[in-house]
Amino acid sequence: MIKVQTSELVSKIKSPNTKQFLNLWKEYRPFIIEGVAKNWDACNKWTNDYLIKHCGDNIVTVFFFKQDFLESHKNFAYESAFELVNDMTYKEFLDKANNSEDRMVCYLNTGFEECFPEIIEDVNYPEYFKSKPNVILWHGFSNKSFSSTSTLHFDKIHNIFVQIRGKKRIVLFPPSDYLSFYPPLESGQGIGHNSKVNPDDINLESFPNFPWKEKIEVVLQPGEILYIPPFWWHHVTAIDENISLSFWYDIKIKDFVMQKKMLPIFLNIAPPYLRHAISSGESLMHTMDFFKGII
Ligand SMILES: O=C(O)CCC(=O)C(=O)O
Repeated sequence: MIKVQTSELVSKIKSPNTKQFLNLWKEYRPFIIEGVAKNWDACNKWTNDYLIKHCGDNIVTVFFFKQDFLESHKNFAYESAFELVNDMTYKEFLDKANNSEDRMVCYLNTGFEECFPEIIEDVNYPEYFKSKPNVILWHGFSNKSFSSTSTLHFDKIHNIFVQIRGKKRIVLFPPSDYLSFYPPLESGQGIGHNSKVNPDDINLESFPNFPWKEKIEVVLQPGEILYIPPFWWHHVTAIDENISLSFWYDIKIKDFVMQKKMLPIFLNIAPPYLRHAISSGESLMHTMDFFKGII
C-alpha cells in the first residue's frame, strides 16, 4: 500500500461557486475541490453490481499492460505501457480484471458518454467553464505488486479530474523547462507530451536536469476533484480498485490572458514540440487537434 499525504502546495477549496473557482484557476496551479462530487449519485451508487446492471453489456475499450511493464516499473518511461487494446463488454472487463488467473492487468479508459449513456444522469457536469467537455471514464485496479498507472505526461486541455470511487495517487510537476522533462523527441514514434522519466524511480544520471525537487504529490479521495492545468505534468497510480472521470475542456485564446502564467510555458514548449510534430505523423495529428480546439 502506498502511503502519501496531500502536499501543502495544493490548495483545497470547499464547494466553490464559479467566481471562487475562477479566482483560484487564474493562479495556473492545481487545486482540490471538496464537497461537490461527493453528493453526485455516481459517488454514492456506482458499485460494480450497479454498473453491471445498467451497463454490463455495453462495449468498452480496454488497455492491457505489457508483460515487461509488469516485471519492472523501470521500463515504462514514455513507451506505451500498453500492448493490446481490446473492445469487450463492461461485464467481461470486470470479470477479467477481478478474476483472471494470469498476471494480466488491464485499465479501462473510454469515452463516458458514448459507452455509458444509461448512467449519465448520475453525474452533475461541472459548470465552471462554459464549453462542453470531453468526458473520459477510467476504471483501474491495484494489487500487491502492481497498480494501474498512467505514465508521466501533460495534456493540452483544462482537466477537471473527479475521483468517483477508490483512491489515486497523483504526482504533479509544474511545467518549467519543457526539455528538462525529457520528452521522447528523438523518436519518430514518441509523442511530445510524454516524458521518458519515471518519477517513482528517477535516474538522475540519465536525466540530470529533471526538476525532481518540484514534485507535488496528492492522494485523491472518493468525492474529491482535482483541477489539473494545461501543460502541468502528471503521473497517476491507482491505490485500490477505483473509478475516475476526467472532464477535458479545450483551451481558449482568452485563457492565455486570464491564466497569465500559461503563455510563457506555451512559448517554451511550442518550438521543439512543433519541430518534432512535423517529423512525426502521430504527433502532428495531436498538434493539429490542439490548434483546432483553441480556434
Ligand atoms: O487516471 C489516470 O490514470 C490518468 C488521468 C489523466 O492523465 C488525465 O485525465 O489526463
